[in-house]
Amino acid sequence: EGEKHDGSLALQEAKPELKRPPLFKVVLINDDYTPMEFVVEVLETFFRMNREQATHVMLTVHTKGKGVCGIYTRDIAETKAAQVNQYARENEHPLLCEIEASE
Ligand code: NFA
Repeated sequence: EGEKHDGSLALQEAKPELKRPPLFKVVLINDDYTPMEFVVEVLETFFRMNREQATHVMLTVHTKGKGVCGIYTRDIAETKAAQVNQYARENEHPLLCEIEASE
């Protein structure tokens, strides 16, 4: 039910929500100090990769400077990045995880 400009009430049809939400890449940034094995553990733990997938992404970050861990809606992407950064800090590694608009 919605109000028209003249103040009267009119029934309005609900529009089916067909739009897909904006997506965000979660990316890891290379650094000189974080151990490769720690990065693999992060990718397995927070991004549900197997060891082969995690090793491949880790090496992409190591050689190209950054790499995509996953693509999610904004809330999930922000939460994943914050979890990774907190876990890295707890373990005293400088590993940095960021999000980027995707599409
Ligand atoms: N460059 C790091 C090293 O040589 C490994 C690393 C990979 C760090 C991916 C961060 C991200 N120990």
